[in-house]
Amino acid sequence: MTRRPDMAPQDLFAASLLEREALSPGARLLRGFARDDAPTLIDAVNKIANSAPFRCMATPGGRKMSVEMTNCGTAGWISDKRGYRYESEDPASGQPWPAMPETFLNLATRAATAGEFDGFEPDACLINRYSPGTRLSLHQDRDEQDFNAPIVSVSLGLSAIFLFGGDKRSGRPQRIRLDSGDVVVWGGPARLNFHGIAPIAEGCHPLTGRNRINLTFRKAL
Ligand code: MD3
Ligand code: FE
Repeated sequence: MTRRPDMAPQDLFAASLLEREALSPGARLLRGFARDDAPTLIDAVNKIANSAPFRCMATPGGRKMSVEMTNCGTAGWISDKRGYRYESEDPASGQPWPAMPETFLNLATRAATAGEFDGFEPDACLINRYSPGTRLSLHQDRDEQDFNAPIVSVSLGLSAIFLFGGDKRSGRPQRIRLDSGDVVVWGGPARLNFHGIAPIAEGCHPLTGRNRINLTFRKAL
């Protein structure tokens, strides 16, 4: 976090509203961008989970991911013994994934624009749910058709330490704390960087209880 001991409290507040921290070329952290929308977003997540419940997906290697996932949009990300891919139906039900709520689309496009990626049209939203102790190991997101489109991520509920690596799995990743309402836009040269989530610390959040929810908006198709 930037320390600005020389600034008056009202200016610090204004700066935090506008803060667009460049984590690396192509990666923009918009602190608190979704703070006001958070209750509405969580209501929408709960509705989606009523028709497409959170589940731990199997990995191609035959293990189970500890993060619980579901999707909305015309495509949803899945993992099973056959690999990682996007599918238009939820394999658990055989039904299409729930539609992307208007509130999701609106937030994702406004964030992309604020993060300097105009004309973002996400068709998929992967929804991750973490409980204390759950982690996501370092990986790249490369199952989308077009790496020119950014990914917009929205953090809700319990905080997390985001691990931001480079273009190789090796090397010490940066550790960035993500709090409820924080939004990050990942595009350009950052689009294929390795990244992950450190084990979530114990805690309880008024919006989500003992959970962290992360939305990632993607152009999959
Ligand atoms: C950097 N999710 O779902 S979001 C994922 O918090 C995923 O649940 C994490 O990684 C989470 O694939 C991190 C931040 C994120 C998402 C995609 C990226 C960072 C990224 C793609 C490229 C570079
Ligand atoms: Fe990822």
